[in-house]
Amino acid sequence: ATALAAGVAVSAQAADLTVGFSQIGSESGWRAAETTVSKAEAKKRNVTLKIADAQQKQENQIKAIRSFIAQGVDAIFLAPVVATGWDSVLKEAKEAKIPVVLLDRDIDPSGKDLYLTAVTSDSVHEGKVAGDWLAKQVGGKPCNVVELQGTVGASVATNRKKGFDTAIASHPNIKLVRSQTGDFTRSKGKEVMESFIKAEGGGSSICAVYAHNDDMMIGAIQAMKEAGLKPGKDVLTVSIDAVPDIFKAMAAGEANATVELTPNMAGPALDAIIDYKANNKTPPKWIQTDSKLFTAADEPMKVYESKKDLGY
Ligand code: GYE
Repeated sequence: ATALAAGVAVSAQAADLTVGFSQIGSESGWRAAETTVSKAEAKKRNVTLKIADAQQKQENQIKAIRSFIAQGVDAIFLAPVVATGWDSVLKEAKEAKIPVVLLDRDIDPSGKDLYLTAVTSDSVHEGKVAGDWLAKQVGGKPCNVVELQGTVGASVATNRKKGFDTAIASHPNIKLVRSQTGDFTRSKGKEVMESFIKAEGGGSSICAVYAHNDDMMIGAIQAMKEAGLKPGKDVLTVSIDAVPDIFKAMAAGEANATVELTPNMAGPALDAIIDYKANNKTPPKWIQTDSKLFTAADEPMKVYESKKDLGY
């Protein structure tokens, strides 16, 4: 009996699963791709996925989670816009015996027993990879850096800053001269970069831009071009996500480097939930996705093409 019968039982149960996904919004190309991939990955596994778009607001996420609990879903996926303020609603999910999986961002360590597992990259490491790349590029030369941070209070913004700061700490020639949030969007990235350029006397003192995501960098590239600067040449760029448009910018010589982040967080999350529900198997507390550095030397148009199947 067994193996086959067990297999059949597993897929039958998986087919019955309904998962509620509290998604942040669509602030970036990466986020939009994550939503697209999530739908496809759920379909592949016959899971019904209900996605609630919170329009960047934590209060909407909390409402969505409460509604998922009321509907009696089998599991909840949560991409937490900020790291704090989840305790009560996640306790409610726990009391209702609905497992929660965090996608792509973390919550504060105090909430560790309120979720089953988290599918995320190591976002401190991402910042470190970006900082190490920059340090190598500039060698011993003095370099003034401006930083576009992600959403205030988001784990990935805190961590990407921390990793970068750590990397440049041992290079006194590299100075972080300005740092502000661009909320992970292109339009804010452009706006904040314009103000940096103004504050830095037209921008000629800026040696490099570090952005916590590619979308903000694409906005910043636009701002630099409009100010007569040459991003990718006079001003080095390094950002995170590896969205297709940043490879286009690299191919055009207007961007230098990005750290890749897969938009497929739902695939591993769904596998973990199916195994948990069908086989009672508890996943590891952290399911870590890879971070890989790409530069303009890595055939950017080829990478651009290859990204098309990833929800972009
Ligand atoms: O890097 C950014 C998005 O939480 C990892 O959020 C995610 C980040 C991603 O808006 O583009």
